[in-house]
Amino acid sequence: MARLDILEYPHPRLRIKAEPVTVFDESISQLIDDMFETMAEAQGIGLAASQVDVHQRVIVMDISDERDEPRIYINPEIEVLEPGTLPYDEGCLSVPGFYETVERPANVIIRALDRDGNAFEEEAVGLLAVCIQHEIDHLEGRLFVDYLSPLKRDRIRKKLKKQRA
Ligand code: QAP
Ligand code: CO
Repeated sequence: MARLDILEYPHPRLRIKAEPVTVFDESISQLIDDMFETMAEAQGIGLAASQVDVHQRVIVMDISDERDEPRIYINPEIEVLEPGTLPYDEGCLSVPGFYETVERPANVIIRALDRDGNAFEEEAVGLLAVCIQHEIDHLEGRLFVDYLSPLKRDRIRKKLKKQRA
């Protein structure tokens, strides 16, 4: 197991579109384990491979209070089930210290592959629905700050730059 470095906004590599996983071997398994370790250490609830500079369609998540319900989504797709949206205060390990409200579809079906390449699907509402959409955005090179006003986004970018300096 290894802890990986997390890219922070506005790192240009966060904009790379991730490629589907085609081979389910030891290296994907290792990546998943390392992503869980990285996410736990950073006290996150979701992490996309793009955030650790690996541009493959892999997401890990644990939204449980006890942090004992690991979820893995490889090559995930969603289908929006209802037109309703859910406003949620989102954060991101790549935008540390900032939370802003984003509205996304509240009810989706997730179709994905597991660690062994087996297909599964599940219906998602609430935080799970929000989180999977946030993480799939990462695989597309999108960040939650992209949904904010240019003014808010720029403020965040400048404050992060200051924090790092
Ligand atoms: C995505 O984000 C998410 O700023 C996952 O200082 C979050 O795990 C989707 C984190 C909320 C929906 C709602 C953020 C940890 C973790 C920070 C995360 C921080 C420390 C963010
Ligand atoms: Co994020």
